[in-house]
Amino acid sequence: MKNKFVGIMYSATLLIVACASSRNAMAQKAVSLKDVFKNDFVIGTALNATQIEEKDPKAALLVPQQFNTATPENIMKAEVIHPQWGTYQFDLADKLIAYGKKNNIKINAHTLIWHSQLPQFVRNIQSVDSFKTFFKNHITTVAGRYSGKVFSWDVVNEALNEDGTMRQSIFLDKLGDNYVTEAFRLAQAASPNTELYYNDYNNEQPAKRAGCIALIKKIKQAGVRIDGVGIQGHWHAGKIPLKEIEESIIQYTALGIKVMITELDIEVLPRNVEGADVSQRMKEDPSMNPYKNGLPDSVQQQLASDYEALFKLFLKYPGKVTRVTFWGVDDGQSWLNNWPVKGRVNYPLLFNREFKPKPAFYKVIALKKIEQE
Ligand code: 9MR
Repeated sequence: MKNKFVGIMYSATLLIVACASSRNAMAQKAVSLKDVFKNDFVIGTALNATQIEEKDPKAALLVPQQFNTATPENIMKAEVIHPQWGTYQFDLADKLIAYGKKNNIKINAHTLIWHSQLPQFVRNIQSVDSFKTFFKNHITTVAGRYSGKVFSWDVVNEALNEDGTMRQSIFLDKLGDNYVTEAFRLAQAASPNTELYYNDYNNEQPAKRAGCIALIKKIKQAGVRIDGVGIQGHWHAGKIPLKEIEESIIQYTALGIKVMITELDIEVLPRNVEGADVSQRMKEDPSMNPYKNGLPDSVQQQLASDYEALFKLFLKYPGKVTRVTFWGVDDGQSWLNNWPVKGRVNYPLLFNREFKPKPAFYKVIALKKIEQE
């Protein structure tokens, strides 16, 4: 009943909004995630190049209305921003900074050091000395350029295996297992007033969480600053690990750092690959794309109740969970339409392909309504 009420109210507000002439009036009147949770945590989205360049009018309207923080989905990764030795492409990242400024959206930059989406020249570096030079130049140049312009950096992304040991990567291979600490040290020097985070998937699971805690302690023991940990949050409908997420919020914040949900989406399609390791893939097969003509109501309701349960949990930890970022604005944008199977029709977010709020949106909003009554 309450959800229905919120739904009717939302539609009514959208109607008022559609009639309003100024953009300001719009921002004030629409029911928005960022306003509803303003006393709890900031609400973010991943932005792709089209959205940053405001080439999609629906996204250009919805993003500033709903979100007060954003993470570039791809354009600040090494492959894009540092394509060749000594050559940097800052155009899109500069546009993102301008977009954030114009729309009052804080930028979480993503990501300085990640084994994936590396430019080819990095993979070709043979000597340890040259690799060290690349590592230092990359962090110093990129973090330095956006010092004072971004709110935070995902300094290192996905450095751990599922069992909590260090992932075998080119960074581990060339620099040894202190490279994570060194990345934070360099980022701190290049961008002293920016918050610095470690980001991973499945790091709410006990073994990986233990490895993550050990890594954070190691950074701190070296006298290097780390401000927070990102739990990416690529979860599956009907299988949200609520208990482990709660335990992780408790254990991570006990280290004196912030916890953020940084890449939230909920998979509704069949899959036998866990987590978000982009190198893993599955074969294309029609049975793997069951909802190409629409999402059945039962799955829509499951998704809504999963999102409700998650936000209920986040709301239990005010001041500890400081940000919730969705990995995309609308279902059409999601990387899950192409991973681990290409060309599927997926439904993992709160806004559908027409940028309209889904039942999950109303459930999440209604949590605050109930709290206020
Ligand atoms: O969403 C991103 C997708 O567009 C890229 O093709 C992919 C390439 O590696 O990276 C995706 O984003 C990843 C993020 O940067 C780190 N965590 C896992 C995300 C999903 O793969």
